[in-house]
Amino acid sequence: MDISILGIPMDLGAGRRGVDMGPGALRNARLNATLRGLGHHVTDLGDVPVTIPETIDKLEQGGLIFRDSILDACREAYRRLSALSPDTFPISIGGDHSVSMGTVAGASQGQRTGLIWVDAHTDYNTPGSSPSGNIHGMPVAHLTGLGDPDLSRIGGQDWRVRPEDIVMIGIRSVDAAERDLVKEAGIKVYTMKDVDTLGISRITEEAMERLSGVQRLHVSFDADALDPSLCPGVGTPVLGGLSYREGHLLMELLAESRRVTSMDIVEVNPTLDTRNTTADVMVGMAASLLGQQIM
Ligand code: B3U
Ligand code: MN
Ligand code: MN
Repeated sequence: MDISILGIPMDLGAGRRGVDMGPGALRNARLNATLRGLGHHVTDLGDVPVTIPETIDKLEQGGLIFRDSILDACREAYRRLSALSPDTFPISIGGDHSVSMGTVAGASQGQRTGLIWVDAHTDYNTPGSSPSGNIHGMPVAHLTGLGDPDLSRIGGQDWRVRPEDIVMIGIRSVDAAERDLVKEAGIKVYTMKDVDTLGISRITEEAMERLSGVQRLHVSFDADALDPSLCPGVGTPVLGGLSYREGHLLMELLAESRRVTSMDIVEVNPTLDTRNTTADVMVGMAASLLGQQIM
C-alpha cells in the first residue's frame, strides 16, 4: 500500500506544552521504517507549519484558545491530505487532537466517512460547553458541524461527519454538558466498562456493522486511550485505559476488515514520557492497523 505521513507539530489545542514534539517522537520511534518493513511504500510529506505559541498572545477567541492559529494549521493539513490520491493511506501524526478537524476532513476526500475515535475522552465539547477552552476537547463536535463556523467547515460548506457514523472506544472521561451533547447527537460510545464487559472483539464487530454504509473509514487514535501505565507520555492521563493487547487487538481486527482508509496518531507528549515509550507503543499500534501479524 502507498502510505503518506503528515506531521502536525501543534500543541495549541492542549492545556499543556509538549505534544508539538509528537511527530519527532514518532519518527524517532521508527514509524516510517516499521511500515516499510511491512512492505508498504512510505512517503513522508514532512510537517505542516504551525504557529509557535511564544510568538503570539494566548488569545481566547470566542471561548476557543488559539483559535486562529489552529484553524490555519488544520486548513493546511486538510489541503495537503485532500490533494493525495484516494488510494493513498494517510497517517497524520500530531500534535494535539485538534489536528483531526483538518485531518479527518482531508482524508475523507469529500466522501461519507466513518470515524472510529479511540480515546479516553469523547472530545465533543463545543465552545459553549467546554470547561477549559482547549480546542483538543472539541474536534468531534466541529467535525459534525457544531461550534465555531470556520472550524466546523474545514472540509467545505457541505461536508461533515454524520453522528451516526461515529464510534468511540476507550471512553472514561466526559464532562457533564458534553455527555448530554454526545447523547443528543446519537454517537455510539463504548466506554471502558463496555470494553470490560463486551470485549474488543465484539465491540469491533458491532462497530463495523454500524459503519457498513460509509465510503471511507478513519481511525483517530489518541494515545491517552491506552492505560497511562503503558503510555505515560500524554497530557491528560486517565487511569483504567485500554491494555496493550486490547489496543493491538482492536487494530488487528480493523486491519482484517480491510476497510480502514486513514489514521491519526495524536497526543504523544515526549516531555512527559520516559525513554519515548509512548511513541514506541503508538508505532506498534499503527503497525498492527497496517497489517503486522503475529504469525
Ligand atoms: N474534556 C476536557 C478534557 C480533555 C478533553 N480531551 C483531552 N482532555 N485530552 C476538555 O478540556 O474539554
Ligand atoms: Mn482526544
Ligand atoms: Mn484524550
